[in-house]
Amino acid sequence: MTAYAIPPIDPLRISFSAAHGTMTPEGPLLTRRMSDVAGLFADEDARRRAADGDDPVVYTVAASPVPEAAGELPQSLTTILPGAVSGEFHMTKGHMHPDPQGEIYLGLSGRGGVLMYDGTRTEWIEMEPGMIGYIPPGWAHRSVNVGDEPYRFLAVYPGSAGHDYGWVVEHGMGRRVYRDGASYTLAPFSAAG
Ligand code: S6P
Ligand code: ZN
Repeated sequence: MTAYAIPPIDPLRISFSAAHGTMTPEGPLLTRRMSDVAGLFADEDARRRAADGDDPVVYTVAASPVPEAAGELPQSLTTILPGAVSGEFHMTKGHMHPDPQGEIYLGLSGRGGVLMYDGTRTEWIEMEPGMIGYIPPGWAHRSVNVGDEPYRFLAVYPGSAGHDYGWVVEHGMGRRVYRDGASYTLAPFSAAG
């Protein structure tokens, strides 16, 4: 081993299923249900009713065994189930990388997008299978399923980037994404209430 190698991670061959959202070998699996995302949607009463009802899964994140550690490049598969709360499409919580480092997303299935916000400007990138979305350092990012099927993407990011969810709670994301007929529209951000 040279001075460049950082134990204990060995080279890995990871098979992933774009159809099922699984990684082999697998790391941690995170499931976010409606009851886990208080304050995420503009219509908090409607979210609470859904959480008190059948509490549907909003999204899952299946990680590979690569740890979130300096020098590593962890990967994960996010699957956002189709659906909306009072017309606002299912989405991830969204976060900022407190150690400002970039990230790439690769679209695998379904129709979605990445909403990015730097505190002033908002950017929206449409995602579909085969599309790479690049998130530069300093941009908070949230993924949204704007279709009728599960939207799935692969994320690859620096292991020391970290996840600051409080920044998004404090600053918002600039826009909200609503169903608009068979398509979607980006509306000005409003606090949950
Ligand atoms: C990690 C990367 C994704 C998200 C995942 C869930 O840097 O951006 O793996 O963690 O899409 O989103 P969130 O905002 O709940 O972490
Ligand atoms: Zn990220």
